[in-house]
Amino acid sequence: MTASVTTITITGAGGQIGYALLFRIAAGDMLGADRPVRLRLLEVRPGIRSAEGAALELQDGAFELLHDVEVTEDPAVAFDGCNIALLVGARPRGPGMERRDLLAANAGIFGPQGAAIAAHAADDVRAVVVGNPANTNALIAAASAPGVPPERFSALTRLDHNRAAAQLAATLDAPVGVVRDVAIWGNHSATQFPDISHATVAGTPALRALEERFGGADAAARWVDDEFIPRVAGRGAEIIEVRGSSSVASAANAAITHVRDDVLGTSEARGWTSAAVVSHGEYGVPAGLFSSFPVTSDGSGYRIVEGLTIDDRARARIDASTAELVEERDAVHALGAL
Ligand code: NAX
Repeated sequence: MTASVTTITITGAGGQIGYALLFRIAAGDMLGADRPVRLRLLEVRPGIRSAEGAALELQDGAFELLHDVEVTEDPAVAFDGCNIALLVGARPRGPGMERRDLLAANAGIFGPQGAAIAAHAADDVRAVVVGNPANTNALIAAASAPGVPPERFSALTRLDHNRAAAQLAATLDAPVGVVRDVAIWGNHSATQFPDISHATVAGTPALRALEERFGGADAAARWVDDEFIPRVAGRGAEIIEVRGSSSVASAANAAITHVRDDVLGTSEARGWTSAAVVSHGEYGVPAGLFSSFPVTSDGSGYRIVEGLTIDDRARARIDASTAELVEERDAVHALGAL
């Protein structure tokens, strides 16, 4: 029997992250080697030739799982029958652009895309927002998609999660595969809180391993506050500084694994992951905000890991990032986009 074809819509497909995503999806890295895919590439006029070029290269890749590719500027066509949407295309901050202008420009993209998803996508659609400001763009898209439960939308903080796991592993001289239960809380921005208080490394609590590594609890806490958290939260800027361009392949990898874990499920052996999902009031985050939390999935969508102990230091960091999300929501609300 032939497996049914999954329709995947990628916005901003002519951009850098799009180019790093398309060939891996066609090769089966996202949904597995038994799931044929149809790719719908949405672009705006300046990016359309680049997306068309990528489509030619996809053809030349002769990917056996690739059913067909369509390039379009029309969201109604792009989201028609869509099962999985990767919302990558966004308006970057231009010189002299205020945050309010950035939010407004992106509301003008993610509002109509949310509406097109509601009108044209398949009943089981799930959408992940990659384009920044990712959390608030997800909020806008979900609010603009009547009839689609907000739980079907998420925003990408998996790259931050992976960065946190990798920094911890490198510091403890451990392979990253033995790191479990790192968490990213809050906004995908400099205020995010990368949290290792529940993490283990090869079965040992990460904080205990760090105390041994740095010779005491105070030194370990200093490393967490002064090196680990700023390094993870500032890693995007570090990549730009060293590479001369923003994160691309690592972002695409994070988006692929975010979708894979969402639709195929996380595993007990690997522990939880992180994603920005809609809050129902968990951990004091106001309901309706899209905030990053530790999450698991049984294949039917991400669920927030509940019941974790949050100490005062963690509380303050989560509250600070939540306050930024509230500000962004209020600014978008004032623009009439919510
Ligand atoms: P590029 O500028 O290379 O590509 C963006 C593409 O989106 C362009 O081809 C543009 O024509 C297209 N586009 C713009 N408006 C569109 C619309 N309304 N419909 C369809 N396409 C549209 O950026 P790239 O490096 O690919 O990054 C894309 C986004 O990812 C940016 O917003 C970036 O800030 C964000 N990132 C998010 C990350 C995350 O972890 N959430 C990490 C990486 C990255 O910084």
